[in-house]
Amino acid sequence: MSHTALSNPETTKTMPETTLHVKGMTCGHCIKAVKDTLEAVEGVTHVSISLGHETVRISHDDSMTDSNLLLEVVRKAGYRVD
Ligand SMILES: [Cu+2]
Repeated sequence: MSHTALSNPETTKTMPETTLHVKGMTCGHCIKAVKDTLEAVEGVTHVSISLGHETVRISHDDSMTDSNLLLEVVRKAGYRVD
């Protein structure tokens, strides 16, 4: 009995994730502004924002950007990052 195993090499590279605590986001417009700003950064693959928790989760390629740069980008957009 042959068993066909799916060869599934590790094609899904896990991206490092940075969580920032962002203050000052009050509405959908703020969320969009922060999201758009971060998504424009080279290396950023996914941004997810929780207004209630004031958290911004960013998946990104570590070789292209890091959490300090992302933090600066949010600050420059006019929001406080703790
Ligand atoms: Cu707003």
